[in-house]
Amino acid sequence: MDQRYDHHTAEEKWQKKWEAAGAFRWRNDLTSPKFYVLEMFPYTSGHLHIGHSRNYAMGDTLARLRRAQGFDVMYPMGWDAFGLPAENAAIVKGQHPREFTASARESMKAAMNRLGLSYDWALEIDTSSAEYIRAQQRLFVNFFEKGLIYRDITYVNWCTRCQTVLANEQVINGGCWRCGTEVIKRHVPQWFFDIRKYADELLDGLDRLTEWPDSVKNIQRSWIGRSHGTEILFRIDGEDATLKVFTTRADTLFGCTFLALAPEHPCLDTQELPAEVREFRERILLKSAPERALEEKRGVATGRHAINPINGERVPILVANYVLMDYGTGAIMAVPAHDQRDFDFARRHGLPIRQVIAGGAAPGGSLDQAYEEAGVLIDSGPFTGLPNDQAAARITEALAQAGSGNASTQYRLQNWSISRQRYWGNPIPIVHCERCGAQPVSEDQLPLLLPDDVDFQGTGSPLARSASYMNTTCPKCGGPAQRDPDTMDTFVDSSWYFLRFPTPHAALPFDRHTVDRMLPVDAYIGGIEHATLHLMYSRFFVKALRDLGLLDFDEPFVRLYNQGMVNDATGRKQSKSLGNVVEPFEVIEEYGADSLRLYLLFTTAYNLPLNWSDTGPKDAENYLHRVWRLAHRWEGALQAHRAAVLDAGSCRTEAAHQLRTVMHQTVRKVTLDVERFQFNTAIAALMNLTNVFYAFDAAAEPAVAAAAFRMLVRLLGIVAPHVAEELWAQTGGEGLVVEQPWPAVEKEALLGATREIVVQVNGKFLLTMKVHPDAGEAAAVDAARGHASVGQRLEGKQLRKTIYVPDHLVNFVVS
Ligand code: ANZ
Ligand code: ZN
Repeated sequence: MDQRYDHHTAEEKWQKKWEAAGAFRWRNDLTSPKFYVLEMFPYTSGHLHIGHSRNYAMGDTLARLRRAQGFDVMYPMGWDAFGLPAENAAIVKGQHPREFTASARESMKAAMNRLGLSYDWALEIDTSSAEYIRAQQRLFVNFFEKGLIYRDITYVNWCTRCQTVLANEQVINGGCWRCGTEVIKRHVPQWFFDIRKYADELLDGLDRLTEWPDSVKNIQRSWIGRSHGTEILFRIDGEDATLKVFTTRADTLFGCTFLALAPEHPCLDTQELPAEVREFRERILLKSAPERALEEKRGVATGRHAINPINGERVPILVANYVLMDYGTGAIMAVPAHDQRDFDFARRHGLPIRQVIAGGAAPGGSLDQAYEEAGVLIDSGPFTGLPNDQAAARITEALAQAGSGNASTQYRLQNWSISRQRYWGNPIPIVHCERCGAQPVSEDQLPLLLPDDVDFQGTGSPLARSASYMNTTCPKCGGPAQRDPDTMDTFVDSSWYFLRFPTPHAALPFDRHTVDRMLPVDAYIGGIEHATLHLMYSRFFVKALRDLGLLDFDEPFVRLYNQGMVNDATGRKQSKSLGNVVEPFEVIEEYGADSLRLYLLFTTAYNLPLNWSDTGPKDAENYLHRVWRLAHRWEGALQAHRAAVLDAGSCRTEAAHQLRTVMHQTVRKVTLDVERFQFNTAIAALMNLTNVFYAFDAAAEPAVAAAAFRMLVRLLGIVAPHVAEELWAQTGGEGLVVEQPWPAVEKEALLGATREIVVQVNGKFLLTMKVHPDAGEAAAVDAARGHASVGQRLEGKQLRKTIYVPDHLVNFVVS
């Protein structure tokens, strides 16, 4: 065999052989248990960074293990191909987004192949392909027909730089999630997915996702933000109208001294507003929710009043910057004595503060801050004297009886606005007809593809500037009509792509039968940054599709793994501006793909950040060379004993038995560790095994050495697949490593050639001793008696009984 392993010649060679052998094909073999491994598919940026490499090395290792174990593995890859960067490249460089995306896809695919990832490329999908566009438009129409999609003209988050609408979840600290530009509010017609219909199920379902990280589940819980309280109707004084507020503290209703409305509240749209109110409102409307939160609490009186339904009291109605339109009803009953925000506001505006829960101040004294704790009601009519938790329920009941309130549950989760004023996305398959309203494009007209005659410059929807695209006829009445000028949020594309892989070219979005077999995904790997958007939307899609009768499970991902980031050596995030970006290509060129993979998996636990070390890949390479040198040293044994097996019968010496024991302990450890994503400890076990091999005298037991070494190569094959193939081939192995079954753990070998058993006299511990497992009772008892200290205690005594527990103990009972 070669003196040294040369990754330059080996890697491409094996990649081709795997490909030719169809080694990674999903077999769709109904007789084997299925296993679906998936990494969050990448956006087609054109660049595969080191963080991707880490993520994919994990999925690949698990997929290789599962295949070797005999599972029917599906391990696909695809492209999240629509999105703004491609469009921006088009604007800046004049390159069509389609071309940008195609070349980005090909270079990323090449990079994945260089890593030796075992994807089944026959399942590849591209969300910008005509097939995918059609499939998704069909789903859109399905959702539309079932009333899960609706159109509404509302205030939306608008990024002034991207010129597009953003979902609430896409506004991060008041800025656009993609470009960071400040987000403002605008009045625009939008399509919405009614995700709130599923709020309860999305929340309660989290409890059953036992294999998800708690961090992700908690983030989802607070996004959904379920809150139980009461809706209360206040009549507007002198008008034939009411105002509805949401409160979690109905017990404080007697302490309400004013109502406050969100600046967006529709009640302010219908009235002639005093100039002061109009100006205030317009100023606040421009601000994002987080910005408003940072401002001092301010407001103005509308001049109107409302009647408190519990006691008929007349209270002023104000507009305030701290009331949000997209939570509850967009209106609150303010209780300054018991809510700190209301307290601050009342102080500033000279509004009354009326205490109705006892506590926080001396009797008759006034509060210097809101009293938000529990207590007994005071000054609350017939409810006075009740503890406040009981009072909340009683007051809600009383309101319900009078028809002016009811118990209510509210959610922070907003319905998902999906209209985007962008070109490079999936066109919304809707036609607007003056006579018939919004009509879905008929199925035989799908896919509705993007036109090519668009002008990327300018603002608003590029599609709206294409006359050929916009002008059409109504699918219902045949009259002239206009297409919807928007495309779908790209998060729609990623909300169901995992359903597409089993049947990537089907005319229907997916084949129900196959999807029901292969889903849910058994291991889903990706970044924690997708905790809300992508994972929430995907869960919603699966539940909605289940209710449409299109599939038969409740959750898309059984196990979720959030890999840690790859930072620079000092723990900083890698970025172009810092000049600390590690290029996977360069590392592969120098040390080989296997060294890179091994390094990424070995250095730390999968979910912790990995601080890059320039010497790390070299150390990994050193280990692989160490295995190679061992093969070299054992070459004679390996060539001479090609069919040797490592069973108890073939081990003649104690050393051989011990080697066999360590071997099986390692098989067990690597198996269990990889199954639970502990790649680092699995690799440590392989390294330890290699050390044990070095200490073994192969000349004394060449058949044992050869058989054991081949087992090591099979284990190594899931983390360093190219080196493993080369070792296998050069030492006389038949076929490919990827075709070998995973070594089985022989339980009896695990225990070791000898084991410790305890010796007792009358149940009292005396010593431990080593015996062979197959020594049997007589030999163990004899050996125990042979110890001097045992002999002394038995001398002159009557032996009543000898208790023997195989592998554990010998106990002499004497009197
Ligand atoms: C009266 C009251 C008295 C309140 C009191 C609190 C304490 P959670 O728990 O988050 O659901 N609220 C309701 N809608 C609001 C909106 N759109 N913008 C801002 N604040 C809003 O919070 C519910 C409480 O937050 C509600 O109960 C309401 O204030 C306020 F001693 O009503 B409370
Ligand atoms: Zn029509």
